[in-house]
Amino acid sequence: MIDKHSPIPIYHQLEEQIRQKIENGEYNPGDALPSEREYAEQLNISRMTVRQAISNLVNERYLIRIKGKGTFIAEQKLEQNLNGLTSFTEDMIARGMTPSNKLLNFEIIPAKPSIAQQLNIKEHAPVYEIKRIRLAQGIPMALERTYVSANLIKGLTDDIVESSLYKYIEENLGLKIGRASQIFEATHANEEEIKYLEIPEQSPVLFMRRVTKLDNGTVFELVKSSYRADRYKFMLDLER
Ligand code: 16G
Repeated sequence: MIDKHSPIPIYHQLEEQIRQKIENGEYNPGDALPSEREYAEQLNISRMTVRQAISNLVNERYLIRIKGKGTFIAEQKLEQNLNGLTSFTEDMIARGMTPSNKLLNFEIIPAKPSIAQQLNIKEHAPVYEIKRIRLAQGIPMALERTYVSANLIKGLTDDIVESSLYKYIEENLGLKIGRASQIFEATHANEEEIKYLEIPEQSPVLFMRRVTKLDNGTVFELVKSSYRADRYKFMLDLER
């Protein structure tokens, strides 16, 4: 359905139609896109015009071109809104997805100097070290290492960290989570991330470090998360 009399350029109309098919699930990630020739014949437009529309969608990462194979629908990334202090569980539920965790490690260890400093506790004070793969719809999204002060957040169990840490802190311990500071860096996945996130070698990951405080200002967690860069993007509202 191309309107040749519209002031909107034809390539733009086609681009919009393909985008809509991706967004409403008619085209699925991994599917091959119909060929330039098919679009051109079906819509009675030139192949140049089709090429232009496809190129734009490749540039916007809706489509990916694989040499010698063709053009495919790209995996659509989850957009995480950074305008609030939320948990992974809350983020996934908010977008209608089912979160789950695979617990790789859960133990109490004496705080190493760097951890003690960031958690603002004494060296060798007990901390929970939690390593989890965080999944959405069963797909690994992030590998997360969390250090929680054990004198402050008491009674953690496997079951709790296999569901939601923040929920336990707020609903069971009755503490209020206040604020966090978070840094972002782009890096290449290390061996562990390649293995647990099921991504190819050299894949980019978004590395984040969050230090979170209760509303009384006490630091309770230090979190290092590596998110899959092919699955995640971030959104922030900026005001001037
Ligand atoms: C998010 C937070 C992490 C927090 C976790 C709690 C980032 C980078 N990290 O993954 O700091 O510990 O949520 O999640 O956003 P939970 O309540 O689902 O266990």
